Amino acid sequence: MKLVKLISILALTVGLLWAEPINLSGKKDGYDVNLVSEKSLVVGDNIFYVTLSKDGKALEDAKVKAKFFMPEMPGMPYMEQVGKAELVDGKYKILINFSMGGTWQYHLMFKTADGEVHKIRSSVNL
Ligand SMILES: [Cu+2]
Repeated sequence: MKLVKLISILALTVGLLWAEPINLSGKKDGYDVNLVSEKSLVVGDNIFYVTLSKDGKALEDAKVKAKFFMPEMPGMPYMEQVGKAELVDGKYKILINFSMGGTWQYHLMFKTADGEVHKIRSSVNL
């Protein structure tokens, strides 16, 4: 029992040390959405890049923003960070500052030229 515990602690530690950058892909309303982080996530500044495409064609005229938030917890208020993207070399670049480790939920929103707002909900850990 102790050994199992030790192994899982080791596995967790290695997992944290070797945390990979985020790379998430999905589809929303016919758009292909990819979210990557420049590096593995840290407390402090993090840079995310979002790419959007439809039917294999890159979409570079959307308005993109992301909201990362953590619900209120005992002894801790609700926390939120909103980042507005700027288009850099075909990618939407977003700066997010995480004030603490843990699980951050996010809403990734993009407004397309037709005025529609599309929203993806997920979460990241750091
Ligand atoms: Cu928290």
